Amino acid sequence: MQPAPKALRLHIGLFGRRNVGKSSLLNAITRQQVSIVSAVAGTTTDPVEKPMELLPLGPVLFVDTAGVDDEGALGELRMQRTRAILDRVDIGVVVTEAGAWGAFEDGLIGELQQRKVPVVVAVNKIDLRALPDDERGRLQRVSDALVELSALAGEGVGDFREALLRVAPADFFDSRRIVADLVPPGEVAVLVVPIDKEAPKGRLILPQVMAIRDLLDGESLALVTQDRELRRALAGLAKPPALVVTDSQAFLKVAADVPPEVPMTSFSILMARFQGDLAEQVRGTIAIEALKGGDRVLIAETCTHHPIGDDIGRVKIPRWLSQYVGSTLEFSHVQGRDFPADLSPYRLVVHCGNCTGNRREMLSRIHRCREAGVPITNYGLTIAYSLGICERALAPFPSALEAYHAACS
Ligand SMILES: Nc1nc2c(ncn2[C@@H]2O[C@H](COP(=O)(O)OP(=O)(O)OP(=O)(O)O)[C@@H](O)[C@H]2O)c(=O)[nH]1
Ligand code: SF4
Ligand SMILES: [Mg+2]
Repeated sequence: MQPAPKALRLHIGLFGRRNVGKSSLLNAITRQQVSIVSAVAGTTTDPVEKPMELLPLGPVLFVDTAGVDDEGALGELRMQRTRAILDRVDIGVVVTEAGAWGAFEDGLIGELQQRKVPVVVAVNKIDLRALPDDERGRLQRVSDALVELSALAGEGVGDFREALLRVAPADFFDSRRIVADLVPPGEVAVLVVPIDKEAPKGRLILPQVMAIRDLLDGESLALVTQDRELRRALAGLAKPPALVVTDSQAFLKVAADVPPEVPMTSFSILMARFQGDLAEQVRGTIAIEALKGGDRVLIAETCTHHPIGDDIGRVKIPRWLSQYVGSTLEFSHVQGRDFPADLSPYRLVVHCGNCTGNRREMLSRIHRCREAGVPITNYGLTIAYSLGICERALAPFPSALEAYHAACS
C-alpha cells in the first residue's frame, strides 16, 4: 500500500506528567510495543513517532512525548522538545489520572488553546481509581472531549478513538478528491447515467453532479452518457478513457461494454471513498458471504427521499442480496439521523453513499459498527459483490483492492 505522506497525516500529540501512561496509551491504541513503558518516571526521554492508519480517522502520526513535570536542566530540555511538538500537532491529548490534575495540566491546555489545537483529556488508570463526579465536571469544561480509560486493561480505547474523530479539524476530512485524482488533466472520464423511471425529473442526482464538478476542477474532461449510448460514446473517443464511472444499477451492462483494460467503477463506490472509509467498507462487504436465511440486514440512507418505483434501498438491494444468499433475509430501513443505537440485532449494515451527509458522521457510524462487531458495506459495493464484479470495480483503488484480497483469503 502507498503510505500517506507525513504532511497529510493528522498529527496527534500525547502530553502529560511522567508515569501517567502516555506510552501505554500509544501501545494500547496501536496494539504494539511502540514506546517503552515502565514504572520508573521519565522513561520516555525523546519523542517517539508512530505513523499508522487509525480507524475511523485514517492516516495519523502519534507523537509520544517525554513526561514534562520534572525540574532541573534535563527537565527544561525535555520541556523545550515538548513545546516544539505542541507547535506541530493537530490534536493535543492531555493524559492524566484521577486526582492528579493541577496547574501543570492547566498550563498544557493553555498552550494548546493558544495554538487553537483541539484538546482531548484522557483520564487513564481508571482500573486503579475512578474519576470523581466533581473532577469530571471540571475536566469536561476545559476539554473538547473527555475520555476515561485504562490503557493497561484496554478499557475505553474505543471511546478514545471516537473522541479523536469528534475533535479532528474539519479540513482533515475535506481535502480529498471524489474522482479527479483518477483522471489526469486533459483525459476523459465517461460517466454513465441511466435515465430510468427512478431518475429524478429534469436533473441529475448529487453524486453525479459532484463528480462532474470535481472533474472540471481537475481540468479533466467529463463525457456523460446513458448506458444504452455507452458503446457509441466509447467508439467516438480518439483513445480509451482514463475511467468509466457508472450508476451501480447498470453495472453488469456497463462491465460488458467497457473493454477489460479500461478502469471502471461506480458513483456509489467513489462516494464510499470520499464520504466514508472504502477499505473498511470493502472488508464489510465480504460478510455478505456469511449471511444466511433469516439474518437481519439494516439498510441506512443519509437523506430522507421518498422511495419511488423500484427504489434501490427498498427493492433492488434486498432483491439482489436475497438472490445472492439464496434465502430470505430480513431487512430494516432507516433514513436521516435515525441510525440505531443498538446494532447488535444486525448481521450487516448496507449504507448509501452519504452524498448529502458529512464524512465525520459517516466515519462515526463506521466506527460504531466496528465497536459492535457488525460489518458495514455500501450500496455500490453490495451490488458489485452480488453481481460478481467487485474486483473489477475496485481495480482503480489499489489499497481497497488489497483489503479485498486480504479479506477474501
Ligand atoms: N493500573 C494501571 N497502570 C497503568 C495504566 N497505564 C499505564 N500504567 C502503568 O503506569 C506506569 C507508567 O506507564 P508509561 O506508559 O510508561 O507512562 P508514561 O506517561 O509514558 O511515562 P514517562 O514516559 O515516564 O513520562 C507503567 O508501570 C504502566 O504499566 C493503566 O491504565 N492502569
Ligand atoms: S444521501 Fe444517500 S440515499 Fe440520499 S441521494 Fe445521497 S447516496 Fe442516495
Ligand atoms: Mg513514556
